[in-house]
Parts: sequence; C-alpha cells; structure tokens
Amino acid sequence: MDQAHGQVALALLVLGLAACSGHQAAGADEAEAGAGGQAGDAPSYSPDLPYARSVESFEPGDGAGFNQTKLPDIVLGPPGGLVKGGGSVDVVSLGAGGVIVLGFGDKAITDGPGPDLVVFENPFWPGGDPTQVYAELGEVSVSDDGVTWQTFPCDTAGDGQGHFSGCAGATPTLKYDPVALVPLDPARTGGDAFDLADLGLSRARFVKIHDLETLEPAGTSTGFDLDAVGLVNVE
Ligand SMILES: [Ca+2]
Ligand SMILES: [Ca+2]
Repeated sequence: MDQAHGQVALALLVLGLAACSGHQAAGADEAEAGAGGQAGDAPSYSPDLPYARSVESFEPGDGAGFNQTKLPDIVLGPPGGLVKGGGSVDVVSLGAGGVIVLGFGDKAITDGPGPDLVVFENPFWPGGDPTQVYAELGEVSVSDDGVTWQTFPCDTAGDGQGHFSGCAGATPTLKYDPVALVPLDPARTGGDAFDLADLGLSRARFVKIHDLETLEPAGTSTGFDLDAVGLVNVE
C-alpha cells in the first residue's frame, strides 16, 4: 500500500508541476519529448495521418476533470511526448469507470498482419524499472457500426513483470516522430497494440476505452489518461 500511495503521490506531483508550468511532465528530459505534441501548439501533423478524428461520446467517471475542457483536440492526432520517467500530460483523464468513444473519420481499421491499432496512455516507469510500471488500465472495445461492440479481454492482474495482456495503459510511449513514422510501428512507438484478429474481426470504425479503476483516485486525474489512438492497418 505504501508503494501504491507513493506512486499516486508521484503522479499527482508530476501532473501538478506540469499544469503549473504549462510544459511537458516535470522530470522529463524535454529533449526526449516526441515531436508535434507540445500542449497548446497548433497541430503540426497532417489530418490524413491515421489517428483518431473525433470524440463520439464521453462519460466521465468520478475524479475526471484533468484537461476535459480541451476535448476533443487533446485526444486527436498523434500522442504527446513521451518519457519513461514521467508520462505525457497531453491527455484527458477518464475518471473512475469513465468511458470514451473515438471515431476515425472516413478511415476504417482493418485486420492486417499483426497489430491493427495502438492506444497511447501515459504509463511510466518509476525509477526506470519496467516491472513497477505506473499503470491505470483501460479496457478496449471496437465496433464497426457504433452499436455492437466487441471487447479485448484485459488481464488486470498482470504477470508481475509490468505486462498486462489485452489492456491499454500499460506500455509507455517511446521516442519517435509521429509525422515520419507512418504506418505506426508499435515496437518503435510504444503504446499498447491490439489485433482485430484476436476478436475474429476484419474491420472496425470506432474504439471505446473504459477505465477499469485499477489504481486509487488521484484528484482530477483519476483513472485512465487517454493521449491518442493510432491505426496501423487502415483502409
Ligand atoms: Ca491484425
Ligand atoms: Ca490518471
């Protein structure tokens, strides 16, 4: 419990300092921040890039609020910067049990080889230790019509080594250039990758993320902190 409280306190400190300074997460080496994700900047990426284009719905849970006034833009386009020592603040907090649905304009996610979409949250590795990842997990569902949904099973217990199979919010965003790296390569970008084949689906047009309340409330940044959703296989 002490460790969990310590991590929550650390996360609040990171968010608080970043909010005060208006810059990337405190403690982050700004030189490592990904391109195109500075809070407050006009988008520097083409709208043709395969990232979320709309927020279809948002049902915040208790303890939401952080960056909610910046919807929808805050979760559209490429992820904000990354850093292993303290996650991006280019995110919106879902709150406990909050749910958000994203659309992709005229693009559809298709089942191509390997992963088809990547969800970027802001997990980080306190002290650089991947086995102790600070992870507020989310469950990911997809739909082709926005009515019928299928859900990737999320192993919230994890393997004890910092891996949470089928969950979003577990893998930090890694250093990369979101403009140059198309199609997305999750091995280089980080984030949590999902394969439509795991659900027996060939295509989808909407992604839903549901906070699973895996950590204790954290002020207005409670729960899953959504940064971006990118597509690997698109039509
Ligand atoms: Ca696939
Ligand atoms: Ca959070």
